[in-house]
Amino acid sequence: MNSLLTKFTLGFSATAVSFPWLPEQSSTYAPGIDGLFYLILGISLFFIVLVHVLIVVFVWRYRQRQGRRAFYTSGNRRLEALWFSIPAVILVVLVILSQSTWSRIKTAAVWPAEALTVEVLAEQYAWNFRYAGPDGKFGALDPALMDPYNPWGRVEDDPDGADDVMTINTMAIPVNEPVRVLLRSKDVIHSFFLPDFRYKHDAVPGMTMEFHLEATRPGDFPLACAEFCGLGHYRMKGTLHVMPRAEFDAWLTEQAEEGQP
Ligand SMILES: [Cu+2]
Repeated sequence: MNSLLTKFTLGFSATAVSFPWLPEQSSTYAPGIDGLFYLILGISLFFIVLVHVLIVVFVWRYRQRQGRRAFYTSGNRRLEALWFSIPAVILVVLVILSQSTWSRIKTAAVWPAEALTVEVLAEQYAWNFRYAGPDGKFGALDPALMDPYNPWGRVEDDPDGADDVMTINTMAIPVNEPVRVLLRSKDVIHSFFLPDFRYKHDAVPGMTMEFHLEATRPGDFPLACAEFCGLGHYRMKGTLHVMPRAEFDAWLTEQAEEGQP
């Protein structure tokens, strides 16, 4: 049943077309998101037009006329059942269609275990990024240690953290490789938004949001905060650099050598 569903829904996202008025689709799941978006938009448009046409028809047909009397109706069970079941069926179909795209983004079980992990910490008004460095281990964090010079709250003497690489407003990932992202917020709710990737996720204080990114082409992509988070919200911008693996490794080494922010 599950594989049948996957086949069906993957087929759906594969047929999704791209649209010239949106940024070029740059992640593995961008076509799936666009397909769902336009499907939902199409369904909504159909019902908006239908409802408005019906309003006009009913207003015209049952307008006040000489000699016509109003009559009382207590409802129609059949009609009510019909207009409850149509949206219910549409919603169930949308849930089924969105499953494969959703699991590509959110279901850790379908990601490769060796995926590169990037930690993101949103704060008023910057994006902080952390990479584990050559040892593949992140150093310990303690929120009590957070201050303007130590936004992460790093525990300084933890050996795992000695080679961690940290950047501000600059994130880089290798192209065509799955990347695991752990998203957190330090203060208020922010939203991690990559328009070219069709990815947007709230960063909520006290929670770690886990998701998956896989870029399909190299380039520099805008990262924006999509949740009004204070007076400096407009300047909470970053860049995601997507590059071939070798270039990415060189970038990471360079960041480590440049010293920590
Ligand atoms: Cu923000």
